Amino acid sequence: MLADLAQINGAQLPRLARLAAGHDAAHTIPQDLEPSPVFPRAAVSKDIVERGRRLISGGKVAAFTVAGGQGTRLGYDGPKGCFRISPVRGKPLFQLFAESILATRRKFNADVPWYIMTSPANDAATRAFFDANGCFGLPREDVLFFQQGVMPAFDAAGKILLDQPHRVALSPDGHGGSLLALATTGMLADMARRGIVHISYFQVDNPLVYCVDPVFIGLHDARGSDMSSKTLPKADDLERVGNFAMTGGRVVVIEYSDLPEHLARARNPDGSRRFNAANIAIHVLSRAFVERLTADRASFALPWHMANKKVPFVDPDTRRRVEPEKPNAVKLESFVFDALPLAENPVVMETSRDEEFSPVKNATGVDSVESARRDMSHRAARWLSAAGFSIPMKAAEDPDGLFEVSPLVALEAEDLIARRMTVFPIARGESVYLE
Ligand code: UD2
Repeated sequence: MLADLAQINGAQLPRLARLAAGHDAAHTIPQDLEPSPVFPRAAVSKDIVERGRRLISGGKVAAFTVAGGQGTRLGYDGPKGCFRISPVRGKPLFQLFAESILATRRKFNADVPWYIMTSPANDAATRAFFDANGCFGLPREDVLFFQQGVMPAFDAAGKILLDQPHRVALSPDGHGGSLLALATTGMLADMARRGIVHISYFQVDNPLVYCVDPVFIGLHDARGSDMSSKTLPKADDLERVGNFAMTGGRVVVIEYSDLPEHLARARNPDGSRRFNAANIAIHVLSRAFVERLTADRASFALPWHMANKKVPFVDPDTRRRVEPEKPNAVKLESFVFDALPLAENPVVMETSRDEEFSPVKNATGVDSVESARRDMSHRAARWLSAAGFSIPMKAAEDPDGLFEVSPLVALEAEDLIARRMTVFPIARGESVYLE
């Protein structure tokens, strides 16, 4: 019980309890909400890309994955990063990222440390997975794990729930907790020691992510930005992604669940969607920015978002553990994108969905295992086609077969083209893996 309590920030507790009990307003949608300007990837100049490359080859960029989530929607019992996703080889998400980082190290002849945030529920399993797989070829000392913070669950009156008579009901405090956790676990100091300037942040659920993208890093750095984000046009009005917007001259993300439907459906005079910039949870943060935010550890906190959840608890009267049938608890989480309004010169760079975003959230349907495998295969087919291969097609944009290009071969289509490979014939329905 004492160990559990020691993990809770006592100074903030009274405010959190009031929030949970609904006495403080958590969030209101600003009245002056405007769409956020976006910078197209294709408009990034060669000089800026070169700048990004120099930063990577100078060893100034770290990769950072938030992998503390519980993956409940996927119905997979284990750390989500261990889930086998690639279309031909069935590589796990973590392996794809590891190979992508390894390929970046080789391409730029540089160290690229990789920080991975876990949570108490999946930390041991995540480390064991990397150990069992020899860190997928990365130097052991350059893969650094640390645990995120936790937050107690509250009942409707703002009282902390107990999971066992001697245990507090604790859950991860959201990916916004990553900033403080980087500081408290010594990872920021580790970055400083290694001379890291920028942190390339991505979630564990997107197999198409470009882990360390010179274009994005160059733009972030050239603009003197504290925190930059990637975006792309929303697939539909109600897509379950955050929305980039502006309020009071600051960039913000309004989560899909918080954006009123009339705003989600609003149109510009030309008929285009007014709030069209999706948050795909890919950011670059300057180390100095995270240091500044977390300098006063006791008082730093991003805004708290509330969710009503079912949390098993010990009834204080009967002392029995109850498995509730409907939501009985308030969980509080913070989101990393709430650091954006605190950032100077943020850039929101627009990229392409086909190339960089296909999250694995659900087992089937939208944003699922199926759709992510399909999108990985389609992207590989496009890259192979760009490199001169003749790809059999079922229909336009629907290749006949399964395709996979190892990140160790190419991080983008240009890498594959540059290899000047001898093309070989590909039969209909074939599975092609390029290693
Ligand atoms: C997130 C974004 C949404 C959109 C979408 C794109 C939030 C709240 N919403 O939606 O705006 O960008 O992604 O895919 O982020 N995680 C932790 N610790 C935690 C909670 C989450 O590490 O305590 C990690 C988790 O492992 C995963 C990521 O954060 O990598 C996203 O978490 P999520 O699945 O809860 O976010 P989602 O899908 O609601």
